[in-house]
Amino acid sequence: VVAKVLLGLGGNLGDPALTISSALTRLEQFGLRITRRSALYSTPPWGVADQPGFINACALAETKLSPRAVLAAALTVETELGRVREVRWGPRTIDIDILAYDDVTLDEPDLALPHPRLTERAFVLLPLAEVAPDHLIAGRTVRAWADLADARGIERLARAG
Ligand code: PH2
Ligand code: MG
Ligand code: MG
Repeated sequence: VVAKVLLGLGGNLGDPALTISSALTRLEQFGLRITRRSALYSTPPWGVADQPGFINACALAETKLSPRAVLAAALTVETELGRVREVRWGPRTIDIDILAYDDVTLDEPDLALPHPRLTERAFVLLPLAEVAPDHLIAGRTVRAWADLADARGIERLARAG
């Protein structure tokens, strides 16, 4: 059985555009087939304001891995790419979030699906609307959530990187 996984990627230390590309390549080696990839977005920091701006992107993947196996792969790739866990919502080289896994709902301390703060975050919704506009989250399409989002300060960059 193949599941569709929605991934959010972001970073604000080092060369986030390059790190996001490397992360996607590495995830493929762990058994996620990346079928769509959004443009890169330059986004103002959310949560902790006093830190560099972020680069964010989203991807759509197909996989036979379970949600927990996808999480394990994401955490491994984050560590490989130099992520050090310090401040919540603080600076990082790479963050890989599982935004949704098919229509699975899960509420565990280390894995909640769909991602609970997804619908409040324009830095996720804008790129996600490029790769999964019709996916339903809490009764609305991603496209509808993105249209409601506060996109101030967010800039869509070229796809390459
Ligand atoms: N990630 C956070 C906290 N704040 N801000 C932006 N713009 N982009 C992020 O990816 C981001 C953030 C924690 O995961
Ligand atoms: Mg995150
Ligand atoms: Mg994360």
